[in-house]
Amino acid sequence: MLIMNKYEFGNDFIWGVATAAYQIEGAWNEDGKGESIWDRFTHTKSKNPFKERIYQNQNGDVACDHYHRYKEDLDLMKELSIPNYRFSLSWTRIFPDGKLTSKNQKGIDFYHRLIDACIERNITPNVTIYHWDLPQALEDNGGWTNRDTYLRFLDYVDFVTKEYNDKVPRWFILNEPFAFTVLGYFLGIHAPGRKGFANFYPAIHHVTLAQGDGGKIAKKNCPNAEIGTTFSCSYIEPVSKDGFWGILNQGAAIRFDALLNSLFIEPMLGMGYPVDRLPSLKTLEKYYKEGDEERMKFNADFIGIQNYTRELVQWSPFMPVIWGTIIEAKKRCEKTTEMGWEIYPEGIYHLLKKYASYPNVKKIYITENGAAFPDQLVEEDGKIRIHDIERINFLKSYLEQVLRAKKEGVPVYGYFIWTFIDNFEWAEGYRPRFGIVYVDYQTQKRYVKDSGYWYRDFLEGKDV
Ligand code: IFM
Repeated sequence: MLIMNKYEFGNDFIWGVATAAYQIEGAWNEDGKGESIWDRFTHTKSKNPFKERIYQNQNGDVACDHYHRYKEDLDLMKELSIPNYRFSLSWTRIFPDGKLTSKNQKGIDFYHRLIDACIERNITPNVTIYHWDLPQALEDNGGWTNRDTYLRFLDYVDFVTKEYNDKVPRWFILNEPFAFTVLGYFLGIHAPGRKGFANFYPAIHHVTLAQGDGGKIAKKNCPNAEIGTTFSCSYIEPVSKDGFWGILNQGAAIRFDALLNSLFIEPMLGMGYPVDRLPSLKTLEKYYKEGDEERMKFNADFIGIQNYTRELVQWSPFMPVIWGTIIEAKKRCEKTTEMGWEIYPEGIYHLLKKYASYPNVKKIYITENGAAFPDQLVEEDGKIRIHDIERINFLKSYLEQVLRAKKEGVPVYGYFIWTFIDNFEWAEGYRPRFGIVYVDYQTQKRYVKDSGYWYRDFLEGKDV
């Protein structure tokens, strides 16, 4: 495989790692923190005796204990020469019931300490405002299906962007709106566990409003910071293109692409929902109020794209609305990651080209990319080592495609590995390990994997 050097990406390219509050912090009810939908979801037993909600009924109560160990974690980040840390704020640490009136000074102070500790170590804090942990009190009132949640979100954005203002040069309004609405409000496999179109459609619209107006508020409060938001995306291809079935498969691929890759970005860019490719989205109009088209728009300084895999799709008469299905990677690939995802580096290249072709996309950061593999600990010369060569190869092959897109003129200016330390992978619990640092959850000891050392060498300018 090719030898890489970070200078090929240019001196203005930013490098970092990403995490999320619920996945690493723990301390779920400490110092006045309120309950989030993930606390409730993981603490509630599944009604189906044959299917747990979360792998082995695990939860994020302790996770990586980052709430108490953030200084050591940042020391390690510094040792690995990582210049940017992207983390999220837990809404319920700041407003335990989601509303301004419940302000919790201890939670507010924690993020001051975390941000200050980054700055002291010369690590730039990159802050995500919402990474899925909605206050349970707002969910009790309908969550994202209730328009009021969008208004409470705006209060929260206004508060945090004023509070941490000049210490944070880069803000991310939402993390992957498609993922948290589809998994949490349509499929019911993530918190808050709601299902069906009656939940999904209003959640989509209110989240889109939160994204647009949230971005505008952040920009008003932090005019000198870069304000953007992130989108999950998967490169979509039809399983075949030839003949009658091929034509149907191509139609399904267009619909899936609209849903997975365009649903949230196009309204932000002023293009409205992708109704031309997925006509059922017209239903969203039911939730419109006068002026919403303007509210959905936001002139972002950058977009963050988060890519892991590709999906192959096939026409299906059994899936109303989308009229297609995804063919699971496990059924068609010899090798997948621990998540059962295909390793398909070219996909990130195609997606970068797609997003760069939208008018008004000024700058792109890859705000998440990485892979889970079954890491093995080995003892060598009295030291624990993790030779995760598959992860190194994964990262290199995706970066190679990012560089390819950049050389062709795509304005991509940053890359964040998902993730720094192994953590709570939502419904999959602690089983999949995505980190470049291994966490022993019994002792909370951290061990740098070979991929962590590889990233350090790369960031220090060595050929790797
Ligand atoms: O762990 C998640 C993260 O919270 C959001 N993006 C995808 C990651 C891997 O599944």
